[in-house]
Amino acid sequence: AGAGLLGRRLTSAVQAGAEASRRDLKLPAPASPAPAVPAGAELEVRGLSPFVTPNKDFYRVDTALVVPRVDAGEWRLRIHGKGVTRPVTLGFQDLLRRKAVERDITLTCVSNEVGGPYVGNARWLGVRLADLLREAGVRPPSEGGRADQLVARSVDGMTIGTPVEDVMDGRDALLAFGMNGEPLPFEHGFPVRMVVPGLYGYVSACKWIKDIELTTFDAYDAYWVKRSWSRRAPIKTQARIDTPRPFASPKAGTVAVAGVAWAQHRGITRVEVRVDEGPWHPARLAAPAGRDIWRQWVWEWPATPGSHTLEVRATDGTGAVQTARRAGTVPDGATGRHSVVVDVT
Ligand SMILES: Nc1nc2c(c(=O)[nH]1)N[C@H]1C(S)=C(S)[C@@H](COP(=O)(O)O)O[C@H]1N2
Ligand SMILES: [Mo]
Repeated sequence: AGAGLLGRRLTSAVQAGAEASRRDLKLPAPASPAPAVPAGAELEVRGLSPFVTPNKDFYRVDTALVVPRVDAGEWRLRIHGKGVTRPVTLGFQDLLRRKAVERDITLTCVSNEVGGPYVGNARWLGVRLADLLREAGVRPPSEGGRADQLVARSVDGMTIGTPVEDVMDGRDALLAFGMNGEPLPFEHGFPVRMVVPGLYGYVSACKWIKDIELTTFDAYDAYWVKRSWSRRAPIKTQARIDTPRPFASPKAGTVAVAGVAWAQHRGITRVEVRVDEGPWHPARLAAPAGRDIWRQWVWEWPATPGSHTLEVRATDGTGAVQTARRAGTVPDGATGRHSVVVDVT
């Protein structure tokens, strides 16, 4: 009983330390601020997801039964493995001394069903992971590097495998410590997590990160890969109808059909809506904020009384139209079009 009590006291002392370290953290000003969000990137439509997802509403997907509480002062990150000529161990202050980079990036979970809620857009603050890797001597496979997989490990034992090429190809792959102007919430990975535009979270977004090992896809399968998910998983093009809600009963007349579309790192160039399998109508797109960021859209529907099915599809920056073929989330993300049935009165 004594040992149990001591254990609990130690646990709560560690938690208090972690909470104090988060409370006392003053985020650095970004040396590279997020590009200005253009006027018109946010549409004024009731029921539409906001352009920036507030931290309290941001989806959470992880295997942690108890959210890890790590003291930033005790935090260490080790970078080691194949092709690392100068192994690195960093503390939190070392990160804060580096050039801070701020970017808006939309995160998506591979387990998101078509039309589902596991997607959100936040303003992240952190440092460039590619720079740290370069300093450690790592070269991407395209430059003759021997490691094609970066395995991130968290304090709670999660392993997440990311293509080294993607992290080093110039995209804004971050070791992030800030989210929407505050230190990362504990639920979202305090003190430090990875964020890589264009890849589903399970192959890129390690929360509570503590270790990065350079290896190969041949040599090692990460946690979800061992459980039948794909080794590589770029985010698929999707559009979601936020309003009207399923089985809503709007009044006949003009009804705003609106939602968000995403195809991170390719961007969204077109969204179309159709009613009852009729002709496709181009939706009005919000101003483009960047290819790693979702895009709002709206279509003014001249709604007539009766039951109707609304359906949406997006086109990405390569010109590829979102596939109609329905697939489940396993092994590399759901496909198919989101549709909503409404009863116009
Ligand atoms: N340590 C850890 N990191 C993790 C996970 C996890 O289970 N444990 N889940 C991943 C998955 S599947 C996703 S989609 C994102 C979700 O990040 P969020 O909870 O901040 O939205 O975190 C990723 N990072
Ligand atoms: Mo996920």
